[in-house]
Amino acid sequence: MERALIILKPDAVQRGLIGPILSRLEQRGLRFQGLKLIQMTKDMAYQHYAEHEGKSFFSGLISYITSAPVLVLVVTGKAGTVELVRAMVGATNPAKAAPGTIRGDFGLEIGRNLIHASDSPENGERETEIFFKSEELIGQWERAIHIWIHE
Ligand code: IDP
Repeated sequence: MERALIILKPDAVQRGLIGPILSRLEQRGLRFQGLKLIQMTKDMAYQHYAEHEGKSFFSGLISYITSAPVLVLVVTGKAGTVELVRAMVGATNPAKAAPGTIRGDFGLEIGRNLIHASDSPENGERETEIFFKSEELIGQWERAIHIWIHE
């Protein structure tokens, strides 16, 4: 099993896009393990984006991600789930993201790209631990439609 940590960034929340974006994930058949609205702290943001420290956009990124509430959620599924979610999210720059992807359908600019999704199963685990306590995650449950989505 793999886990992806997804963040609906401040622009997605402010624009009222929580519903449409979560619908896409649900309709694809993904299973949610945990979900909550939070005000991201600077500490969480630094941990989450540690790999970008020192880059030109880093301070703007930290200001943006901590500027208003975000929705954090964990989705889980079989091997390949992280890659599948990234494909649904689309290229980092929405101007270059393919139509049909979340960024390609809802965004225009790289600094307002609506959504984060883990880029590897290892980062899925690392990022989940930043935002969720283990008791906040529902480990074992099956959607009623499971057998109509999976063989
Ligand atoms: P990703 O979100 O598609 O994985 P990363 O390269 O990991 O992309 O960058 C993390 C986030 O940093 C992006 O989603 C975006 O919000 C922001 N970012 C990346 N590059 C730029 C840039 O050149 N200008 C402004 N923000 C950027």
